[in-house]
Amino acid sequence: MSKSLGLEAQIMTAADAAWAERWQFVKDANGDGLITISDAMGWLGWVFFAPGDWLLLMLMSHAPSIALFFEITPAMLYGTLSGIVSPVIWISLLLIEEWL
Ligand SMILES: [Ca+2]
Repeated sequence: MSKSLGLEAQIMTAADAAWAERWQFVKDANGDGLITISDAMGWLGWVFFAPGDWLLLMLMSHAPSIALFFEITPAMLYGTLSGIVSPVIWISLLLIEEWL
C-alpha cells in the first residue's frame, strides 16, 4: 500500500468518527453542566457551520485525495474554511429558495 493510500484510509476513518460527533446536537454546548442562554452561541455555531462542515466531511469521506491535497482534517470543523464556505452555501440556498 502506498503512503498516499494509507493516508486516504486514515482521513476517511477520521472523517467517519468526526461525522458522528459533528451531527450530535448537544444542548449543553459549553459543557458547564447547565442548559442556559450561554449555550445559545454554541447552538448558533452548530447551525451556522453545518454546511461548511458537511462539505469538509464529504470531501474527507468521499474524495480523500482532494481533502489531503487541501490539507483538510477533522480539526478544521467549525474553523476558518468552514466559516467562509458556510455563509456562501447559506446565501446560495436562500437565493435558490427565493427563485423557486
Ligand atoms: Ca451550558
